[in-house]
Amino acid sequence: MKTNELISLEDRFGAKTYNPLDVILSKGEGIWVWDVEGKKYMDCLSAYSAVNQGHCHPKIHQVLVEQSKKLTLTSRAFRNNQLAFFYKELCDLTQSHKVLPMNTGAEAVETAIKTVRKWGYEIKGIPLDKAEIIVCDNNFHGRTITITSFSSDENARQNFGPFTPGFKSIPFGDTDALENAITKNTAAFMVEPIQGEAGVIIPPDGYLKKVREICTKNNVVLILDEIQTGLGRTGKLLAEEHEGIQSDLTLIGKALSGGFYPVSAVLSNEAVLGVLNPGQHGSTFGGNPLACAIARKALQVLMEEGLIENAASMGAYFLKGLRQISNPQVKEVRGKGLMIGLEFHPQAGGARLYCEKLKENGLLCKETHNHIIRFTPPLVITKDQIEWALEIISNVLKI
Ligand code: IF1
Repeated sequence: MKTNELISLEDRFGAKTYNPLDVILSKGEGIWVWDVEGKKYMDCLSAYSAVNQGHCHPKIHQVLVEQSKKLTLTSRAFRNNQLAFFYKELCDLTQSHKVLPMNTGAEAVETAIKTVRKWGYEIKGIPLDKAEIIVCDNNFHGRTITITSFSSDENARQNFGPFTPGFKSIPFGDTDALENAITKNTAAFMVEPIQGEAGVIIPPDGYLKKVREICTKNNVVLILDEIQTGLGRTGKLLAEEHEGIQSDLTLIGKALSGGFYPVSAVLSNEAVLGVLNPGQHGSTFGGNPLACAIARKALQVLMEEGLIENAASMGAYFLKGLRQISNPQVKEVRGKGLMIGLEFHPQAGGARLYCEKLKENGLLCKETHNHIIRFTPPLVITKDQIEWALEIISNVLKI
């Protein structure tokens, strides 16, 4: 079927929760994807950073095939022979002490919220049902009711109430605001090292370091949501490494499977996860052998193929090139590693228009918040390919 037919079928039968670019993809390899008419595009979104290893990475694919012939799911009622290796390898890589495996990012966030509340009552001594969690304005942590409860995006919240209480929101990048918001009932502070959905918002240098100090001083659990920034995206395995800190709980997902399968995890650097006992949390699919085998290989590919270093060097090259494009409509280009945002002035008429034009020219990316384009290509991208992208982007921005 052709693009237009597929689009009308999709629109007729599907809930309209997205406003995608009108391109129907049917094949992917590395940084490239193809539509049903066979047109080739460079993917500069990477499924919102889930395919950091590149589309259909052959080594991860092989593990998917091999493991799916042997054993896919046991539930956690029994043990499986992949789980222990997954835990051990992930802990070694991230210097964590404990892991709790889930599936989607939102589930990892929910898991962290449950855990820190329990920690708050049992370890910190917060009076029952009084635990507070501090989050940041313009956060994005997922789509569940509880997570939606502390979103500042009206469109994401409107008419989904009643909401979950117990959250307080403060400006991102503001350590004074954090200090002022903490009370004796504060269990945790949850933050993205770089805000993705908000438009690649990078906090001031030293922010996370100061946040770490404040949390430690006040006995507040620091939760870093690295679901998007983690696993090489910013040029480090975890973005926390840029400031040489360690969180108490780190959430990862997306690229943990290289885009083959939903795999997420809560990593704990303190004994915080120790408050959970049998029967208090779980998931049918979390920690299944197929997911574990895939995640082990996805991590191995990140490390062995030097993708993290590549993200750092290619990110710097891409950023420099984008900054050289002179277009008065561009307000700012910012980024870390291969997580780059290009913000237009409001008068430019919106970023969507540019995304459509880039698509016509063979480069896929997506607007966020009307005026910002996010460039987050797979971390396997090369210098030549970035030059190719820069040429297209500069041509489109000239129009
Ligand atoms: C959608 C954005 C990206 C995340 C962080 C948790 C989750 C996400 C920091 C939840 C998910 C996605 C979901 C996707 C759009 C997307 C996104 F534009 F909204 F901000 F990546 F940039 N924490 N982000 O970024 O993970 O449950 O989806 O596995 O359409 O909702 P999930």
